[in-house]
Amino acid sequence: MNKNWWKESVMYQIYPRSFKDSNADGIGDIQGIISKLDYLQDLGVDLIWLGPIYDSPNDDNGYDISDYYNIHPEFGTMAEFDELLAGLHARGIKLIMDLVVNHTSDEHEWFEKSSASIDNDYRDYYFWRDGVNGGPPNNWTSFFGGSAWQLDEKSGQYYLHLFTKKQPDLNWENPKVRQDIKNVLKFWLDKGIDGFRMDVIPLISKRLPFQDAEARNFSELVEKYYSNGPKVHQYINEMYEDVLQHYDIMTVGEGPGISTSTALNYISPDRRELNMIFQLEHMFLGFGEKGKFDQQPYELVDLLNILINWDEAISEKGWNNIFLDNHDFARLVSRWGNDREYRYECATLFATLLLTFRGTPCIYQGSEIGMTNVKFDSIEEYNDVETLNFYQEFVVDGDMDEATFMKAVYKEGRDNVRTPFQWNDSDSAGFTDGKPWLKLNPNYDQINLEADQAHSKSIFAFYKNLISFRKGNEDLIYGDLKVLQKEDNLFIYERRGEQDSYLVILNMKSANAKYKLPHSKIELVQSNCDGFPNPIEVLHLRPWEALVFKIIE
Ligand code: TEU
Ligand code: CA
Repeated sequence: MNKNWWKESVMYQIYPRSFKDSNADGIGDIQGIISKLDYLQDLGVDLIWLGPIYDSPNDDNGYDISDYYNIHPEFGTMAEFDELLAGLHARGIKLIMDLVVNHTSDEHEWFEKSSASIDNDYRDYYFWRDGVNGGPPNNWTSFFGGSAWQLDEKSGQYYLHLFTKKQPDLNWENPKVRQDIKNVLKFWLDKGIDGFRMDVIPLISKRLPFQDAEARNFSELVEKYYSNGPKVHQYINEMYEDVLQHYDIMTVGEGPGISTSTALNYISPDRRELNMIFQLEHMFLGFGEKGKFDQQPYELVDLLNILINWDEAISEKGWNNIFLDNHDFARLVSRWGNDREYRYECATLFATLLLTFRGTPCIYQGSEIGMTNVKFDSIEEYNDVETLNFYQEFVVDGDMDEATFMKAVYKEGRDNVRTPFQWNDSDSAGFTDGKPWLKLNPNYDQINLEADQAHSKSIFAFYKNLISFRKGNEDLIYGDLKVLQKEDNLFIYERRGEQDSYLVILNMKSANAKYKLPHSKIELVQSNCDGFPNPIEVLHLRPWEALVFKIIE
């Protein structure tokens, strides 16, 4: 096993709009992040993934970039970005940026030129096609509802957009596009950033000539038609050979449609492509035929099976990333746990899983204080384009009843994780002195960092403690993983290092459980419940109890 800094790091994702506002316009910004650098250092994370901060009309909150070389004025200036980077590095924290190059904004100069006429130098920067029988070129649907093709009245042709119609897909077949992207990479790497999180990177190579898809459900559509296209590895490898290999950096590709059988093609070191992927198989759990607002039941053991399968498939030759939430899915404590009676226990149990499983852990902002999902009263209060588009498609134009749709939004809508960070219980939770761009979760009077910091037993204290326990602990980071049990929502595994080995016991349900210890001598090193009785043969576990033991014999 090769050792690398990015395998030993604890990653933390910042969603810039919602982290901290410094100038009372209600929008989180770079100065806001700078004001919280000591907080990040105190928490102990050492690698930040910063969501997109580039110029953008914000149709998809920055995932629609109109200028890769400029900071969006609402976030600040390039000088402030440089200050942020220096401030992080001074604290020993690295920074990776979001790279969104499957598509641009329709307000990017390239698209404006491309759409100006049928015949111009930029026309084939994007995919323009004639319609078929008075409709779009094929039956592909977008991730955010409706056809993936938009008719341009002026030229009479359609352009491809796998996301919103304001996110036209770039044509990577065109070598000029690839060169332009490589220039973007160089620009940011020369500034000294430590790598990229590459948005929907397996989608960059399209299956031409755009034949109709025949898929039973949305996940299959993504895997078989949109993702893993014929030239995807050529394109990623080209970025690696021409740019990435010349820097000491880390890359993690967001991987919709990548499965355990295709993952190593992206991340095995001999491929010279990416270091890690954010696999989304567990995040897509519950997606029905029509995606996330068509919710289907699933069990917690499905999550465990996916994590275990990925570990088995990847960890000998590559390296996994472990995350349980991000800016696109529900709050982890609400999605996988019980955020009412057992919020503390669940948040700390999942922290234990994140930080002791094999792979680089990624913590999403707010998880370290146990922030939960939110329920806004009406659809008008929602901001997320995915939620709003599907509301239109399923409820307004379709036959889904509103209550069913809202139930899915409360469960899985992206605004659950985008409400502002809850710093304290003052007005606007200490996030802003103005009006927040998205309503706060009203529970900020109870759930906030200051409240956590006032107690030694808090979710924040637990994270901090476990992060520092993991730091530099090579046996825990690199040790083998052996699963002893996953049945009955009792998840038990060992991490076997060269010197020390650990036993992790997670009782993942709101009920007691019993477990017969396989070792005669163990020492408790981490626990989320008070008063653990001295090691005894049969453990009596409380609801959502999480224990980490060092194995002595
Ligand atoms: O997400 C890609 C992706 O797979 C998501 O669209 C996911 O299917 C959906 O959010 C589930 O609700 C990335 C970014 O993380 C996301 O924020 C962007 O909207 C999207 O790409 C387009 O850039
Ligand atoms: Ca601001």
